[in-house]
Amino acid sequence: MKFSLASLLACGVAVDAHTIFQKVSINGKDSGSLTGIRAPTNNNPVLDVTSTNMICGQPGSKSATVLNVAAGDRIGAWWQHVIGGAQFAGDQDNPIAKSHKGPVIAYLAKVDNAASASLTGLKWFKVWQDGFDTSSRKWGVDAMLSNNGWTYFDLPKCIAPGQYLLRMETIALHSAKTSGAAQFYQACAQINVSGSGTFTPSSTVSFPGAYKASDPGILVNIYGVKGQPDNDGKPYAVPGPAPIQC
Ligand SMILES: [Cu+2]
Repeated sequence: MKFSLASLLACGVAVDAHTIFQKVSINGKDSGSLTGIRAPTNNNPVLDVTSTNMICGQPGSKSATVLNVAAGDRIGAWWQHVIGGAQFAGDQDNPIAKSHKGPVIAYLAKVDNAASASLTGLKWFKVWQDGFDTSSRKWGVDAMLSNNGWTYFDLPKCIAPGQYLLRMETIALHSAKTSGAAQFYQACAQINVSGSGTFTPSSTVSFPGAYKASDPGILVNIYGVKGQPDNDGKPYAVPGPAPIQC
């Protein structure tokens, strides 16, 4: 009973308590709002894992900019409740509603021109994920919340030079015990990687296709016996392949 009430309050009522990836920082330098980003213009989640919106979110903003990064750089991805930041002063659901526990994930796909590349048929590999830590009982979303919407990861040093789409994804699992109710938030950054890396992925995944609605990290009850959103202290299986190892 506690559980169903919690899920109702979590998102069924506040339909817009969501998030959008909308800005990149590179080694701490802010690239500017929507610069080099393909982001949805509204913050509604994707619910259908077979939808083409699983690639970079619902079609929205475009940018002619390709962001220059070096392999090994510290990448920041900024998530906010709506484009631009908080929806209103004192917005408690910025950068995302606190109920929206889940992982934050980064994928890359090699492209010829990141500003103009079509999203279909791309071959993605995972470069980073922040899932659930059983000792601290913190989710990737918790790190985002405590950093004012920023999630940080190091672009692996082995990434080969060239242009890529960087697919950032947050999955909100507060209602995910019901099939089709996990909420996917994604947008893509257009990047040009420099360096001397030589990595080519031995296996890749497609979007849609990489996830099934029944995956254990997608159809999952994250609540413990007291209704606490800590996966009952158990390990959480982040959807998709393992991140690459350099
Ligand atoms: Cu939501």
